[in-house]
Amino acid sequence: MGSRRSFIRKSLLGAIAAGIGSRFGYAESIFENSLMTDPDVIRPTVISTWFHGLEANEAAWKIMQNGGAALDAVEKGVNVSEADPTVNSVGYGGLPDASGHVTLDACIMGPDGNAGSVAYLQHILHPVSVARLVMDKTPHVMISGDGALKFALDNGFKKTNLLTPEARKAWKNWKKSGSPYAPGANWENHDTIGLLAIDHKGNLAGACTTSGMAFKHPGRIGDSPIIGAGLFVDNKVGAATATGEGEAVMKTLGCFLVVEFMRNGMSPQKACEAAVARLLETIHIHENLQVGYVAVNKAGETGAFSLKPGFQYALFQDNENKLLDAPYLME
Ligand code: SD4
Repeated sequence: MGSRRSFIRKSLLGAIAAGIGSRFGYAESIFENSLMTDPDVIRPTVISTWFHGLEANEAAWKIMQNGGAALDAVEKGVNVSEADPTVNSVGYGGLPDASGHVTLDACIMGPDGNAGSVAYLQHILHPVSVARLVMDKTPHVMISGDGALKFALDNGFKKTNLLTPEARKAWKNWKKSGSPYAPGANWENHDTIGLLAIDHKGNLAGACTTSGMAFKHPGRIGDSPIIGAGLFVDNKVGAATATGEGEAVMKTLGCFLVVEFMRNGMSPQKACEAAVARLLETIHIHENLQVGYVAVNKAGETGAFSLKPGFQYALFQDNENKLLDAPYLME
Protein backbone atom coordinates (compact mmCIF):
# COMPACT_ATOMS: atom_id res chain seq x y z
CA MET A 1 0.00 0.00 0.00
CA GLY A 2 2.85 2.33 0.90
CA SER A 3 4.50 1.78 -2.44
CA ARG A 4 1.21 2.25 -4.32
CA ARG A 5 0.62 5.55 -2.57
CA SER A 6 4.14 6.70 -3.27
CA PHE A 7 3.80 5.63 -6.92
CA ILE A 8 0.66 7.74 -7.30
CA ARG A 9 2.34 10.68 -5.58
CA LYS A 10 5.46 10.26 -7.70
CA SER A 11 3.43 10.23 -10.88
CA LEU A 12 1.52 13.32 -9.85
CA LEU A 13 4.61 15.22 -8.81
CA GLY A 14 6.41 14.02 -11.90
CA ALA A 15 3.66 15.50 -14.05
CA ILE A 16 3.75 18.77 -12.13
CA ALA A 17 7.52 18.84 -12.28
CA ALA A 18 7.54 18.29 -16.02
CA GLY A 19 5.21 21.29 -16.50
CA ILE A 20 6.68 23.71 -13.99
CA GLY A 21 10.24 22.51 -14.44
CA SER A 22 10.31 23.13 -18.15
CA ARG A 23 8.51 26.48 -17.86
CA PHE A 24 10.90 27.92 -15.28
CA GLY A 25 13.98 25.96 -16.20
CA TYR A 26 14.24 24.00 -12.93
CA ALA A 27 15.73 20.58 -13.11
CA GLU A 28 13.16 17.86 -12.61
CA SER A 29 15.53 16.38 -10.07
CA ILE A 30 14.59 19.14 -7.63
CA PHE A 31 11.12 17.66 -7.48
CA GLU A 32 12.44 14.11 -7.39
CA ASN A 33 14.64 14.92 -4.39
CA SER A 34 11.74 16.35 -2.46
CA LEU A 35 9.87 13.11 -2.84
CA MET A 36 10.29 10.70 0.03
CA THR A 37 8.76 7.31 -0.49
CA ASP A 38 6.45 6.21 2.29
CA PRO A 39 8.16 3.80 4.62
CA ASP A 40 6.78 0.26 4.40
CA VAL A 41 6.43 0.14 8.16
CA ILE A 42 4.98 3.09 10.05
CA ARG A 43 6.82 3.66 13.30
CA PRO A 44 4.82 5.72 15.82
CA THR A 45 7.24 8.05 17.58
CA VAL A 46 7.23 10.93 20.01
CA ILE A 47 10.39 12.94 20.57
CA SER A 48 10.73 16.08 22.65
CA THR A 49 13.22 18.39 24.29
CA TRP A 50 14.47 18.18 27.87
CA PHE A 51 13.62 16.17 30.96
CA HIS A 52 10.05 17.41 31.19
CA GLY A 53 9.57 15.97 27.70
CA LEU A 54 9.18 12.56 29.33
CA GLU A 55 5.82 13.47 30.82
CA ALA A 56 4.72 15.31 27.72
CA ASN A 57 5.64 12.26 25.63
CA GLU A 58 3.44 10.06 27.84
CA ALA A 59 0.43 12.28 27.21
CA ALA A 60 1.09 12.41 23.47
CA TRP A 61 1.66 8.66 23.21
CA LYS A 62 -1.57 7.91 25.06
CA ILE A 63 -3.55 9.89 22.50
CA MET A 64 -1.92 8.10 19.59
CA GLN A 65 -2.32 4.71 21.27
CA ASN A 66 -6.05 5.33 21.29
CA GLY A 67 -5.99 5.99 17.57
CA GLY A 68 -5.56 9.76 17.90
CA ALA A 69 -3.79 11.97 15.38
CA ALA A 70 -0.25 13.29 15.75
CA LEU A 71 -1.59 16.85 15.63
CA ASP A 72 -3.77 16.30 18.71
CA ALA A 73 -0.98 14.37 20.39
CA VAL A 74 1.61 17.15 20.06
CA GLU A 75 -0.81 19.77 21.39
CA LYS A 76 -1.92 17.73 24.38
CA GLY A 77 1.64 16.59 25.01
CA VAL A 78 3.09 20.08 25.40
CA ASN A 79 0.00 21.20 27.36
CA VAL A 80 1.46 19.10 30.20
CA SER A 81 4.63 21.22 30.43
CA GLU A 82 2.63 24.43 30.01
CA ALA A 83 0.59 23.63 33.11
CA ASP A 84 3.50 22.38 35.22
CA PRO A 85 4.67 25.10 37.67
CA THR A 86 8.02 23.34 38.16
CA VAL A 87 8.97 23.85 34.52
CA ASN A 88 10.36 27.36 34.73
CA SER A 89 10.63 28.12 31.05
CA VAL A 90 7.19 27.12 29.76
CA GLY A 91 3.71 28.50 30.54
CA TYR A 92 2.64 28.57 34.20
CA GLY A 93 5.75 28.94 36.37
CA GLY A 94 7.81 30.34 33.49
CA LEU A 95 10.38 32.98 34.44
CA PRO A 96 9.25 36.49 33.49
CA ASP A 97 10.83 39.14 31.31
CA ALA A 98 12.92 41.99 32.71
CA SER A 99 9.79 43.88 33.76
CA GLY A 100 8.29 40.91 35.63
CA HIS A 101 5.76 39.81 33.00
CA VAL A 102 5.45 36.22 31.82
CA THR A 103 5.15 36.38 28.04
CA LEU A 104 4.64 33.28 25.96
CA ASP A 105 5.56 32.11 22.46
CA ALA A 106 4.15 28.94 20.88
CA CYS A 107 3.43 27.29 17.58
CA ILE A 108 2.02 24.13 16.06
CA MET A 109 2.28 22.58 12.61
CA GLY A 110 0.37 19.69 11.09
CA PRO A 111 0.83 17.11 8.35
CA ASP A 112 -1.10 19.19 5.83
CA GLY A 113 1.51 21.96 6.00
CA ASN A 114 -0.82 24.17 7.97
CA ALA A 115 0.57 26.08 10.94
CA GLY A 116 -0.49 28.44 13.71
CA SER A 117 1.43 30.55 16.16
CA VAL A 118 1.17 33.07 18.97
CA ALA A 119 3.89 35.41 20.19
CA TYR A 120 4.21 37.69 23.20
CA LEU A 121 0.96 36.31 24.62
CA GLN A 122 0.26 36.96 28.31
CA HIS A 123 -2.12 35.47 30.92
CA ILE A 124 -3.06 32.32 29.01
CA LEU A 125 -2.16 28.91 30.40
CA HIS A 126 -2.07 27.03 27.10
CA PRO A 127 -0.59 29.23 24.37
CA VAL A 128 -0.11 26.27 22.05
CA SER A 129 -3.86 25.65 22.07
CA VAL A 130 -4.39 29.27 21.06
CA ALA A 131 -1.87 28.69 18.25
CA ARG A 132 -3.91 25.64 17.21
CA LEU A 133 -7.02 27.83 17.00
CA VAL A 134 -5.15 30.44 14.96
CA MET A 135 -4.35 27.61 12.55
CA ASP A 136 -7.81 26.05 12.55
CA LYS A 137 -10.02 29.14 12.62
CA THR A 138 -8.22 32.05 10.97
CA PRO A 139 -6.55 32.71 7.63
CA HIS A 140 -3.40 33.76 9.55
CA VAL A 141 -0.34 31.97 10.83
CA MET A 142 0.80 34.26 13.65
CA ILE A 143 -0.98 36.55 16.10
CA SER A 144 0.88 38.47 18.79
CA GLY A 145 0.52 40.50 21.97
CA ASP A 146 -2.81 42.11 22.87
CA GLY A 147 -4.37 40.85 19.65
CA ALA A 148 -3.46 37.28 20.57
CA LEU A 149 -4.85 37.76 24.07
CA LYS A 150 -8.11 39.16 22.69
CA PHE A 151 -8.34 36.27 20.23
CA ALA A 152 -7.82 33.79 23.08
CA LEU A 153 -10.40 35.43 25.35
CA ASP A 154 -12.91 35.71 22.48
CA ASN A 155 -12.50 31.97 21.98
CA GLY A 156 -13.20 30.97 25.56
CA PHE A 157 -9.73 30.90 27.09
CA LYS A 158 -9.59 32.29 30.63
CA LYS A 159 -7.12 34.80 32.05
CA THR A 160 -4.69 33.15 34.48
CA ASN A 161 -1.91 34.55 36.63
CA LEU A 162 1.13 32.71 35.27
CA LEU A 163 3.71 34.23 37.63
CA THR A 164 4.25 31.77 40.46
CA PRO A 165 5.73 32.96 43.80
CA GLU A 166 8.94 31.05 42.94
CA ALA A 167 9.30 32.73 39.56
CA ARG A 168 8.56 36.12 41.11
CA LYS A 169 11.24 35.50 43.73
CA ALA A 170 13.79 34.54 41.06
CA TRP A 171 12.96 37.72 39.14
CA LYS A 172 13.29 39.88 42.30
CA ASN A 173 16.67 38.30 43.05
CA TRP A 174 17.82 38.93 39.51
CA LYS A 175 16.74 42.56 39.75
CA LYS A 176 18.51 42.96 43.10
CA SER A 177 21.70 41.48 41.65
CA GLY A 178 21.81 44.30 39.11
CA SER A 179 23.03 41.81 36.48
CA PRO A 180 22.50 42.87 32.92
CA TYR A 181 20.38 40.51 30.86
CA ALA A 182 22.55 37.71 29.51
CA PRO A 183 21.42 34.49 27.92
CA GLY A 184 22.35 31.42 29.95
CA ALA A 185 22.74 28.04 28.37
CA ASN A 186 20.87 25.06 29.85
CA TRP A 187 18.95 27.07 32.41
CA GLU A 188 18.83 24.54 35.27
CA ASN A 189 18.32 21.93 32.61
CA HIS A 190 14.70 23.00 32.14
CA ASP A 191 13.87 24.58 28.88
CA THR A 192 11.49 25.18 26.03
CA ILE A 193 9.48 22.16 25.03
CA GLY A 194 9.40 21.19 21.39
CA LEU A 195 7.64 17.92 20.64
CA LEU A 196 7.35 15.96 17.37
CA ALA A 197 5.17 12.92 16.67
CA ILE A 198 4.38 10.32 14.03
CA ASP A 199 0.99 8.68 14.46
CA HIS A 200 -0.32 5.26 13.42
CA LYS A 201 -1.23 6.57 9.98
CA GLY A 202 2.35 7.77 9.50
CA ASN A 203 1.40 11.44 9.74
CA LEU A 204 3.76 13.95 11.34
CA ALA A 205 3.07 16.98 13.51
CA GLY A 206 4.98 19.22 15.88
CA ALA A 207 4.48 21.80 18.62
CA CYS A 208 6.75 24.17 20.48
CA THR A 209 5.96 26.37 23.50
CA THR A 210 8.00 28.56 25.84
CA SER A 211 8.14 31.55 28.15
CA GLY A 212 11.39 32.38 26.36
CA MET A 213 14.69 33.44 27.80
CA ALA A 214 14.47 34.39 31.46
CA PHE A 215 14.51 38.16 32.12
CA LYS A 216 14.54 38.96 28.40
CA HIS A 217 13.92 42.50 27.17
CA PRO A 218 10.19 43.31 27.31
CA GLY A 219 8.66 42.65 23.91
CA ARG A 220 11.35 40.18 22.88
CA ILE A 221 10.12 37.25 20.79
CA GLY A 222 12.28 34.19 20.24
CA ASP A 223 12.44 31.40 17.70
CA SER A 224 9.77 29.19 19.26
CA PRO A 225 6.69 30.75 17.58
CA ILE A 226 8.43 31.19 14.23
CA ILE A 227 7.62 28.49 11.72
CA GLY A 228 10.89 27.28 10.23
CA ALA A 229 12.97 28.58 13.15
CA GLY A 230 11.71 26.86 16.33
CA LEU A 231 9.67 24.20 14.52
CA PHE A 232 9.13 22.80 11.06
CA VAL A 233 7.15 19.85 9.76
CA ASP A 234 7.06 18.45 6.24
CA ASN A 235 4.89 15.38 6.15
CA LYS A 236 6.79 13.92 3.20
CA VAL A 237 10.18 14.28 4.82
CA GLY A 238 10.29 14.79 8.59
CA ALA A 239 10.13 17.33 11.37
CA ALA A 240 12.48 19.27 13.64
CA THR A 241 12.25 21.48 16.71
CA ALA A 242 14.74 23.65 18.56
CA THR A 243 15.72 24.78 22.01
CA GLY A 244 18.33 27.20 23.23
CA GLU A 245 19.09 30.78 22.35
CA GLY A 246 16.37 31.70 19.90
CA GLU A 247 18.33 34.50 18.26
CA ALA A 248 20.87 31.99 16.91
CA VAL A 249 18.13 29.66 15.69
CA MET A 250 16.28 32.52 13.98
CA LYS A 251 19.41 33.77 12.22
CA THR A 252 19.92 30.34 10.66
CA LEU A 253 16.24 29.34 10.29
CA GLY A 254 17.34 26.19 12.08
CA CYS A 255 14.40 23.79 11.86
CA PHE A 256 13.66 24.49 8.22
CA LEU A 257 17.35 23.85 7.62
CA VAL A 258 17.24 20.50 9.45
CA VAL A 259 14.23 19.36 7.43
CA GLU A 260 15.84 20.50 4.18
CA PHE A 261 18.98 18.57 5.03
CA MET A 262 16.80 15.48 5.55
CA ARG A 263 15.00 16.14 2.28
CA ASN A 264 18.37 16.09 0.58
CA GLY A 265 19.17 12.70 2.01
CA MET A 266 20.72 13.20 5.44
CA SER A 267 19.63 11.11 8.41
CA PRO A 268 17.94 13.10 11.20
CA GLN A 269 21.13 12.82 13.26
CA LYS A 270 23.38 14.15 10.48
CA ALA A 271 20.83 16.87 9.71
CA CYS A 272 20.86 18.12 13.33
CA GLU A 273 24.67 18.05 13.31
CA ALA A 274 24.84 20.00 10.05
CA ALA A 275 22.40 22.64 11.36
CA VAL A 276 24.52 23.12 14.49
CA ALA A 277 27.66 23.32 12.33
CA ARG A 278 25.93 26.04 10.30
CA LEU A 279 25.91 28.21 13.43
CA LEU A 280 29.71 28.17 13.44
CA GLU A 281 29.82 29.19 9.82
CA THR A 282 27.39 32.07 10.03
CA ILE A 283 27.04 33.68 13.46
CA HIS A 284 29.14 34.79 16.40
CA ILE A 285 29.40 32.02 18.99
CA HIS A 286 29.52 33.57 22.45
CA GLU A 287 30.65 31.68 25.52
CA ASN A 288 27.19 30.79 26.84
CA LEU A 289 25.52 30.06 23.54
CA GLN A 290 23.48 26.87 23.53
CA VAL A 291 21.31 25.54 20.73
CA GLY A 292 19.86 22.05 20.48
CA TYR A 293 17.82 20.33 17.79
CA VAL A 294 15.76 17.15 17.74
CA ALA A 295 14.45 15.66 14.52
CA VAL A 296 12.53 12.71 13.17
CA ASN A 297 12.11 11.52 9.59
CA LYS A 298 9.14 9.87 7.94
CA ALA A 299 10.57 6.43 8.72
CA GLY A 300 10.74 7.16 12.45
CA GLU A 301 14.51 7.55 12.57
CA THR A 302 15.46 10.21 15.09
CA GLY A 303 18.34 12.55 15.78
CA ALA A 304 19.44 15.10 18.36
CA PHE A 305 22.47 17.35 18.62
CA SER A 306 23.51 20.48 20.48
CA LEU A 307 26.26 23.04 20.36
CA LYS A 308 27.35 22.50 23.98
CA PRO A 309 26.93 19.65 26.46
CA GLY A 310 23.90 19.42 28.74
CA PHE A 311 21.04 19.04 26.27
CA GLN A 312 18.75 16.12 26.96
CA TYR A 313 15.77 14.85 25.02
CA ALA A 314 12.96 12.36 25.57
CA LEU A 315 12.18 9.64 23.06
CA PHE A 316 9.07 7.42 23.10
CA GLN A 317 9.25 4.55 20.64
CA ASP A 318 8.32 0.86 20.72
CA ASN A 319 6.45 1.36 24.02
CA GLU A 320 9.49 2.74 25.77
CA ASN A 321 9.93 6.32 26.96
CA LYS A 322 13.50 7.32 27.74
CA LEU A 323 15.62 10.35 28.49
CA LEU A 324 18.80 10.59 26.44
CA ASP A 325 21.85 12.83 26.40
CA ALA A 326 22.32 14.55 23.07
CA PRO A 327 25.78 14.47 21.55
CA TYR A 328 27.32 17.92 21.13
CA LEU A 329 29.87 19.84 19.10
CA MET A 330 32.08 21.63 21.61
CA GLU A 331 32.83 21.89 25.36
C1 SD4 B 1 13.78 31.30 23.10
N1 SD4 B 1 14.33 29.12 22.29
O1 SD4 B 1 12.86 32.01 23.49
C2 SD4 B 1 13.64 29.81 23.33
C3 SD4 B 1 14.09 29.52 24.72
C4 SD4 B 1 14.80 28.27 24.90
O2 SD4 B 1 16.57 27.30 25.78
O3 SD4 B 1 14.60 27.28 24.26
N2 SD4 B 1 15.76 28.32 25.74
O4 SD4 B 1 14.80 31.73 22.61
